[in-house]
Amino acid sequence: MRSLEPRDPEQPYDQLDRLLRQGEDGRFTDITTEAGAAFKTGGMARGTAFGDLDGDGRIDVVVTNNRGRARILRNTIVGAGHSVAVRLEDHGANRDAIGAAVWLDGAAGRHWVQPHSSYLSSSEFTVRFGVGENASSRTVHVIWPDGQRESFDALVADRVHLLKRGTGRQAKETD
Ligand SMILES: [Ca+2]
Repeated sequence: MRSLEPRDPEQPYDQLDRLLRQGEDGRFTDITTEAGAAFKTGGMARGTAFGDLDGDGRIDVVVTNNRGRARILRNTIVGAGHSVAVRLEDHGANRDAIGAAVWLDGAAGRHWVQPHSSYLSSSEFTVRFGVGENASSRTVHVIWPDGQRESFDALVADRVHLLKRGTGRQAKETD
């Protein structure tokens, strides 16, 4: 069995997980010291998956560890604001629309349906947009993996909407 002693004692294998908050300017701030007890113990975390495990609209996290148990980090933050969440359903073999681009009308930045962002892990296929205190209905634009565009109107906040291809309206290049 290989030793788990690190070559450099200054860089141990066991490390604390970190929690970062993204600001409106896109920059991240380390808020680990404000996080719960799960961030006070070390481990050799390797994979991380994200999803709303309990359906309360807040994204939870599952972390796998080498030589340790997987940990579920349940998001209990108060005042997280509202969100608009969508799950896409395409035709054909790529039913989950992996590779589609999704964005809120009038908002900067796009999200992609790409559930595989961490080592040997897969997150939920749902795309979530935080909208703060504004719970009004929104329009979501989609570019399907084959390049076709479609928009879906009047999506209310705090619900996961299943957007089936062909049930929205044809979108313009300028949307
Ligand atoms: Ca949750």
